[in-house]
Amino acid sequence: MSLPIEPYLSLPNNECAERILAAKATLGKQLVILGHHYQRQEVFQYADFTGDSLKLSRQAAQSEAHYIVFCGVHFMAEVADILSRDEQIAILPDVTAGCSMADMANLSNVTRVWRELAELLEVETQITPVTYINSAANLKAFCGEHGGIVCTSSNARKVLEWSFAQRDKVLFFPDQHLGRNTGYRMGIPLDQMVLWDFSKPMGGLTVQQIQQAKIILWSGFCGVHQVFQPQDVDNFRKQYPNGQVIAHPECSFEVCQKSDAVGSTEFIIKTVQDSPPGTRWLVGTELNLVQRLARDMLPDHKFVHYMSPYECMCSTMYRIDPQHLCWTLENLVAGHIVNAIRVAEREKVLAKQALQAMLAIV
Ligand code: CIZ
Ligand code: SF4
Repeated sequence: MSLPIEPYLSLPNNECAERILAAKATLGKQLVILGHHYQRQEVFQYADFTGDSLKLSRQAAQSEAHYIVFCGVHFMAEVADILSRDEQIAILPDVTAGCSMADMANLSNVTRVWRELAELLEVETQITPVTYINSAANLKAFCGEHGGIVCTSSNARKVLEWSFAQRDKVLFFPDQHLGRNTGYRMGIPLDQMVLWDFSKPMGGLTVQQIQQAKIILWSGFCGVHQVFQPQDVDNFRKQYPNGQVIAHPECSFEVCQKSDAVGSTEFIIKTVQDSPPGTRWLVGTELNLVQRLARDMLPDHKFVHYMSPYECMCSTMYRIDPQHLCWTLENLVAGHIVNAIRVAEREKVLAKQALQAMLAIV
């Protein structure tokens, strides 16, 4: 029987630290811990590899370890399961660590939209379905089944270019902002990127709007990135006229338009790291990443500010705490696998096709 979680919940962090390090030492090469940039420091510190979901999913695919403990959210552990070898086991220390944006699209409503579009268009030859990696495995499988692909915020532009080389139009889900911001930077006018409102028949769009659209956007969003407002950028620029602004493409169109640079977490970190000493940055992405970057950059005299006066972190990612990590690892030491994330076989094959299409172009 696996060790129950309850006694772990009241363990102080310092005791967890000792026990996590001891369990890591016992498990040795059998274990790899992956830590996403949005993870809080108390957990991030134990990661063998850190990065965005793209980098970590590659890491999972290459890893020799038997157990891949993913300190991130559910869709990331699913990707690790899909890309890793059959005998490897992907584990999420708290299975309730989801992604609220990923949950905004599901297979039944995506299938419904595809069916509605099929009344008007030859969907299989005219539309490439593109899912952001922040989505459930069955949506990646949907893309695999229909000639589509997965993207991350690091490669969205290349993925869209590939998609338009296959077919005329893209159905992009779940994040409208990543779709719109990327499409606009590729030169697609706003009126050719339509937002599908699934409370209305045909998404509330006219036949002409759909026919003219290059990208049909799902109406999902990340609440963590919606706290940033255009006036936050204006206020910073007033106070620091020489400062620079960098935002994640999950931010609103207006915030991205006002920013000097827009890109994924890996891009944000690299851009700030590569800037000269004395540079001051306003950063629009998740709080844990920004706080860590601010701390790491301070010795180089680079100053990093969080974009909003309201602190907002990814609350689902936050569920992975040292206590759950300690419980997961001590179970492995005791020979019990807890919280394995296993994608069903048929979904796995199709989702892998869509992920490999992405990995082949970036
Ligand atoms: O792809 C990821 O890891 C996420 C969620 C954000 C980013 O831009 O890296
Ligand atoms: Fe999902 Fe937003 Fe959290 Fe990223 S920051 S994992 S998009 S809820």
